Amino acid sequence: MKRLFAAIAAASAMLAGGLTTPAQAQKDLTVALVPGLTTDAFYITMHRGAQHAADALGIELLFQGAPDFNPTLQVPVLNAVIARRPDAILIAPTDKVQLVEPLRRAQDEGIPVITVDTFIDDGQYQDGSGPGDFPLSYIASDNVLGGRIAARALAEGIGEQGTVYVSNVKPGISTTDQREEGFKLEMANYPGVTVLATQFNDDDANKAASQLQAVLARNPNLAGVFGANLFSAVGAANGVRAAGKSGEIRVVAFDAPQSIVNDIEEGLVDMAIAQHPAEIGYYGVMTAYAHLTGQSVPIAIGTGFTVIDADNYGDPDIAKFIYSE
Ligand code: T6T
Repeated sequence: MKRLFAAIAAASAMLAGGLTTPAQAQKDLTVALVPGLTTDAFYITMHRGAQHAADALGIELLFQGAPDFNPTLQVPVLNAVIARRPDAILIAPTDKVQLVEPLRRAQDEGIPVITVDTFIDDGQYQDGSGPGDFPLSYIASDNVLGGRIAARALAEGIGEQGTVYVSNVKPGISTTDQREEGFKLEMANYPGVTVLATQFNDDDANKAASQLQAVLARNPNLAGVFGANLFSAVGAANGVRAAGKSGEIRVVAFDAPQSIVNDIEEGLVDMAIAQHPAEIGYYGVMTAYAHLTGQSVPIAIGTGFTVIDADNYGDPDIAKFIYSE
């Protein structure tokens, strides 16, 4: 009888408070997403995926970032986010080393950290070694593999003979460092291909375009270029167009904004390696939620690629991976 009374009392209390679903019950959870920069179709698409997950869970998502991919600008944004005391932080750190201490402050204040897209330190978290071991999880593409895919495509595009180079952002960024590493490892299988010194453009497409022209002036037989991220690829392709070498100097692009897909249609770019940023954002939020509600989470989640080229860009199953603007 006592138990029956208790059950009736619990049911009445629930009715008095209104019936709640588990998602509504978590409404007070807030997850912050700090992108590498805000005005990049890659992170805009990641935000969209993160928002879908937050809506599905009924939790709040903050999106706050800097206008450029630069640790000096990202650290103050991170500090402002920490001051808002979210329940968890998802971040694409803009430097493997320079973001370690700023992120440790979040961790020390009891805010769990998950890195998305890029990593800090060696990217091997929770293994008891290294100063940046504390993030709970790393959710990203396999960037070494992406670099290898690019090298294979470029080598084949130039008939396995000729001179190429990598247009890259700057050293110290985990993703783009790994893409270059994978590219060079794979190109070692093509003895007929010479890889020139990498050109670093600071994530500035205009600089990448001028560098293409300068490399071409020094190497009139330039056969191809790998643009290791969105702005590097857009700039390299623009440089090839401006030099009047469309289709002659082959371009392989990492990332898939609409403009690169237009370049594929035009015959200026051979292919784009599309990452799945919406998936990265979605699983980032889901992972944070799992942790905040007492579940253990994987230390790493790998998301895939979709290769877009002239044969498939019109297929809706492929075109859905073109980034949102
Ligand atoms: O390639 C992406 C991202 O993966 C990288 O870490 C930085 O550049 C992009 O955001 C594209 O601009």
